[in-house]
Amino acid sequence: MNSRRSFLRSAGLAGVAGGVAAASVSRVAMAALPEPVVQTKPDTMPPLMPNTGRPYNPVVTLNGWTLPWRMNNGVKEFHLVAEPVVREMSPGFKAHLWGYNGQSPGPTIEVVEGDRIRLFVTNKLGELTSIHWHGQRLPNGMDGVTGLNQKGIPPGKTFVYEFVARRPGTFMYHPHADEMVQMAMGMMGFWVTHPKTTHPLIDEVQRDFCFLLNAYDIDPGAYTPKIMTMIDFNLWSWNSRIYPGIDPLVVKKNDKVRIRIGNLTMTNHPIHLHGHEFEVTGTDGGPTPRGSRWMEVTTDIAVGQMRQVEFLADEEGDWAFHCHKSHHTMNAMGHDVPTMIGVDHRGVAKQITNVIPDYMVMGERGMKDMTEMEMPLPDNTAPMMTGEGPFGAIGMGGMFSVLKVRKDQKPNDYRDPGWFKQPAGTAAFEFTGALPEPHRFKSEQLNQGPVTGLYNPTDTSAPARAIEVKVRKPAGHKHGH
Ligand SMILES: [Cu+2]
Repeated sequence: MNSRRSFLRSAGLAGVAGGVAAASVSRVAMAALPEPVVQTKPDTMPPLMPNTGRPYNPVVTLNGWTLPWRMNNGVKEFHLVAEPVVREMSPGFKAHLWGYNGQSPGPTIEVVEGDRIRLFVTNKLGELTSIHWHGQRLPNGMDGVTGLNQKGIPPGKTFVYEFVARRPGTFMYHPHADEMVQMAMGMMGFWVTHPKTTHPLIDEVQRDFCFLLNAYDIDPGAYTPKIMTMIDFNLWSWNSRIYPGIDPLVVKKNDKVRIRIGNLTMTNHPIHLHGHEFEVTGTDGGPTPRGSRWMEVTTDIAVGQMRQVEFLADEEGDWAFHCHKSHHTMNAMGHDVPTMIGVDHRGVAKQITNVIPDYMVMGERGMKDMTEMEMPLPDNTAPMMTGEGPFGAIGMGGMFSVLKVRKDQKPNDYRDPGWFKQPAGTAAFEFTGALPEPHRFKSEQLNQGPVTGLYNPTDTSAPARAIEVKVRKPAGHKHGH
């Protein structure tokens, strides 16, 4: 039996050993198993360079890590422990989730095409679990569906899965026992099978990122997700992190970059990159034929799907990278609020504050104000949308991050270089000349009353505009935040 020290060394973990601690599982109970490696820090860990088995170019898991393995007579052995975890979803906001080896999502598993793999799965939950290796070719008895392919793993027991990684690509793993509860609680992980030799459809890249799309419904002030929620999630996350808790994707200018994304939420996510065009080079089924690829800037990822996109990072700067459903770039809201844009309720607000001193009118000019307001929030609540950029509040939460392209970034250096310094004369600026009257179509003016230059809903000195229809959302309507 390897000691923890030699196990870590053989797995090539020397560089990041400071962040890794052995779990408090009895050595006797685990005598024949690889000792489980646990990671509780939410930082993006450096790539785990392989120094046993076939060589490959490792991935970087956003706010996550890769699970070290033990070589045992040519078999790569991993040990996953299903257990309750505390995940910091963003600074100041912790969630009580279920995951693997100290974290939700579990560690990324990286293997090479043709590897024989043995995965020990220990259940430290209070109910049955199992793991389905989503997308893999494997013997039927290894597919992990409780009741169909195997008995559920009882609490306290360890099961062994063993198969050969037959095709290279991007995969996921998750329970197939009480899925609704266990996945809503955060049990899932990423899996990458690298090609064993040069592959005609898999390009070499300098940076290879991966993360899972996931979602939670946690009431403001609470710690545990509501597992019955099907649509109205209020936290849209990447690897169980929400912006500004999601690390930037840091690359060197002219790096070829691959980003692998898997969706284990209950809805689709159109993932959008600024400043560059990418190609979808792989799906759940493996690398896509070159003739089927085209350039785009947004790719929709449906439930249960994986996508890999690739691009040349040849534009320096800080580029937004996010889900394009605008509700998915916001965090939990403490209240249901009607749309107030254009409603002037200054008089009403004054009357209400006489009775309720903390009363605040939400969103009469849009909701961006709320990014700068110090709202009284219950303890352990993520701000709805925030993130401080070089020009003020970014006003984003949820599924949002920044691709940072720098010409002086060192190869293999993933540290945040800070904000981009825009060259002089290349930024949007204020126009200070005279504003001309807007030209409008005659028909447009019919129902709008006099138009006085720029529309300003808070300027009550402007003549009232005749309003044709007043639309209010029905009282029962709820947003996903
Ligand atoms: Cu989304």
